[in-house]
Amino acid sequence: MPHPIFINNEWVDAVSKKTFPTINPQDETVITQVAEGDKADIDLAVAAAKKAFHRYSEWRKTDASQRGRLLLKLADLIERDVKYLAALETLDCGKPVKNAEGEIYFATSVIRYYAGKADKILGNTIPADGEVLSFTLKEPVGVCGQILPWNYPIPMISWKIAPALAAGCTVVVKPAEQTPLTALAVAALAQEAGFPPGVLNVVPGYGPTAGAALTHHPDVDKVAFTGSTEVGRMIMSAAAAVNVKRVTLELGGKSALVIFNDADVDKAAEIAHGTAFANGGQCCVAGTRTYVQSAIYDKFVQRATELAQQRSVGNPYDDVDQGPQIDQDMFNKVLGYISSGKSEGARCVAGGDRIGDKGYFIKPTVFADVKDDMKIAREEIFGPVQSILKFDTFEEVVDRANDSNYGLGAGVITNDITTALAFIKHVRAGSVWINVFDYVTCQTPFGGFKNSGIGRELGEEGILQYLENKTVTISLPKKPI
Ligand code: TXE
Repeated sequence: MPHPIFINNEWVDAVSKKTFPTINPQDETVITQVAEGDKADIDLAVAAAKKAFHRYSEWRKTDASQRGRLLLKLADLIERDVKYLAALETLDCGKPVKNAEGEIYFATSVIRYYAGKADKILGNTIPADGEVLSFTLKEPVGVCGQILPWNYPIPMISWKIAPALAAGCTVVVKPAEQTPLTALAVAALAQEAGFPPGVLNVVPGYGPTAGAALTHHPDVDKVAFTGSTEVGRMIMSAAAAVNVKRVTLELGGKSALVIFNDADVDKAAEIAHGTAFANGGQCCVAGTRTYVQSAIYDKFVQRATELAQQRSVGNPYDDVDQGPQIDQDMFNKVLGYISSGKSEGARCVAGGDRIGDKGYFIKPTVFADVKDDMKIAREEIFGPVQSILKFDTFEEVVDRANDSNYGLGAGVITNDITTALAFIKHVRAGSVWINVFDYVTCQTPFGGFKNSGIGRELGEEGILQYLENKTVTISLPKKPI
C-alpha cells in the first residue's frame, strides 16, 4: 500500500491516485510507493492550513505558551523514536545511521529553541511625534509553504516548521521527492503531540508539480525553500506572480576555507577533510574550496590525501564515515565533475571513481593544484570531492575566496587573530568560522550572501521571518508623558 499524504490531520491518497517510488540509494531498490501530491492536493492542504489560520480557529485561540508546549512535546516524541527515525532516514537517503541519529538530536534542539521563543515574541513601544501612542505587534505571517531538500531531511523540516509554528503560522510542507519518508513520520508525531488539524500538512510530490503549485498559490503568504539556486530563482518569481509572498531561500554554496602558513597542518587537514566530506559532500555550506598557503601546501596535500584514503565508505547501517550519494542523477553529476577535474588538468591524488557496481557509492576524491577557473572550483559539486588550491598572500586569497557567485560560508585557519579578524571582515559570506568549520547551532543564524539565498534560518532571525510587523497608533486627547 502506498504511503499516504498528510492533510488536516488525516492520511489520504493523492486526488489523482498516482504514486511515486522512493529508492534506497544503497542498493537502488524501491523502498515503497508514496502518494504523489500534485496541484489538487496542494489546494486541499492550503485550504486546510488557511482554515486553521482563521481568526476563530483552535490554533489562533491557542496561547503562545501552549504553542511552545506542543513543540516541546513534538521534540520529546522525536527523541522517543530516534532509533526508528534514524533507521528510516538512512534507508531513504543513505547517510550513516550514526550521523542520522546525531542530526535528529540537532533537530530536537532546534524545535526546543523555538518552543522557548513562542511566548517571547515582543513588539515595541514607539515615541512617535504628536498626540498619539504607537506600538508594534508581531503577528504570524499566515499560511507558509515550505519546500525541503533531501540532504538533511529531519533537520530541514525542523528548521522550517519550528519557527513557523512557534510564531503561530500554519504550514504546508513539501519534502524532497528523494526523501519523503521521515517528513511523513514527523507529521504523524505532530498529530500525536496534539497540533490541531490543518496546522501542519505534508504533501510529498515532485518540484515542478506539487512544489510549483505551492509557490504559485494565492493563499500562501510565505515560501521558505532550501535547494538549488536555479530553483530558488524560479521560486522567487513564482512568489511574485499572483501575490507578494514573503520569501526565504537557502541555496547552494561553494565555500572557501583558507589555511595560513602558521596553522597546525594536521589539525587544519582534519577540519578541511571534515567539511569537504561531511554527509558525502552533500552539504550546502561544505568548505569545498580549500586554499592553502604555499609554505605548507605540499605537506597539507599529503595529509589531505591520507585522510581521504582512510575514510570508510560502505553500508550506512555499519560504522562507516560515508554512505552512498542520494540518487542516480546526483551520482552521475558528481562523477561528471570528477572527470571534468581530471580533463581540466587538476591532479587527482585520492579517489576519482565509483565504488562497486551497485548503489551510488563514490570514493572520497581529492584534487590538488586546482585553478580558480576550473569547473570543480566554481560550481557546486555536492559530492565527496575536495579541491585544494595554492595561494601566497592575504590580499590575493581574500579576492579569490570572494570570486564566487555564492556566499554561504567561509572559514580561516590561523593562529594570528589579526589575520583571522581581517579575513572574516572582508569575506562575503553568511557564516564565517575561525579555526573550525560548519559549526551551526540552533542559536546561530544561518543563510547566504549573494546567490546563496535570502533571509536567515535559526536563532532570533529565524523566527522573525515568520512574523509580520503591525504598527498600531492611537490618537490621544493629549500627549502622553
Ligand atoms: O535540487 P532542487 P536538486 C543543490 C546541489 C544539487 C542541486 C540539485 O548543488 O546538486 O541543488 O539538487 C523542489 N518549484 N542543492 O535537484 O531541484 C524539489 O522537489 C518548487 C543544494 O535536488 O532545487 C525539492 O523538494 N519546488 C541544497 C527541492 O525543490 C521545486 C540542497 C530541492 O530541489 C521546483 C539540495 C519548482 N519548480 C540541493 N523544482 C542546499 N541548499 O542545501 C524543484 N523543487
